[in-house]
Amino acid sequence: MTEQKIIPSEVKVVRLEEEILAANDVVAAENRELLRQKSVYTINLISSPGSGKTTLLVETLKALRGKLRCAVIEGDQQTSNDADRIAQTGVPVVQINTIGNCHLDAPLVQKALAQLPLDEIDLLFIENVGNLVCPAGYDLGEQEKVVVMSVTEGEDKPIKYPLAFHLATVMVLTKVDLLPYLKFDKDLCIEMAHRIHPGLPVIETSSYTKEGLADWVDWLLKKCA
Ligand SMILES: Nc1nc2c(ncn2[C@@H]2O[C@H](COP(=O)(O)OP(=O)(O)O)[C@@H](O)[C@H]2O)c(=O)[nH]1
Ligand SMILES: [Mg+2]
Repeated sequence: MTEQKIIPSEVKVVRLEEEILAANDVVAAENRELLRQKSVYTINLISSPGSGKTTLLVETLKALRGKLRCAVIEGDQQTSNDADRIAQTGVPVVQINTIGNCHLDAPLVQKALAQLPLDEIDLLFIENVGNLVCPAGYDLGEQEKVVVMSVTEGEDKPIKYPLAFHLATVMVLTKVDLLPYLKFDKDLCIEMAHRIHPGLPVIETSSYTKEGLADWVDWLLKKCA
């Protein structure tokens, strides 16, 4: 029988990660309680860079005008580009720049929440840093994780990056207007998502043609009801 060696430095790495996640969870619970007290429904959008989150958000905010009072927290490593795009809709927005980090965490969101008029908000969107891996591991105190994936990313992303698809309560498939020009097997992609998360609802959208936006907005309205 071969003896398994434990390398002390590896043990430390695992313990440190566990401690960081445990500390994050404490603050995430505080965020969740604050948002519950203020009756703010919160959605954490997770996707690769460029899948169309900000464009979808801009169209969503326009569609929800007069129906729900919305706000947005934008997470990016650098720039306020996305917050500037959201601000043009007139909705309150806070930009977080994570600099070296590949995901938002609960303490960063807690600071952003302190800058928002929570008493005047029904629905808060958090656009996470573009990345299908790290953001999935960090609870921010949201009610729902939504995974956004575009038709240009290849069918197999759900099985390559399963955690985001496992934790999400809905998958928004974006840029379906491009389907006629791509060799993208939509049914195979959805089947792969269902391998990871059986029954995961999939909403097909295009922010350009507005296809499917009504279904997405209905899903949000039902969640907030
Ligand atoms: N064809 C097409 N392009 C889109 C759609 N939504 C967004 N895009 C484009 O995709 C690029 C990235 O969009 P963005 O919203 O910044 O993605 P994010 O990084 O996920 O926030 C931009 O050039 C958008 O114009 C869509 O529905 N159809
Ligand atoms: Mg964006």
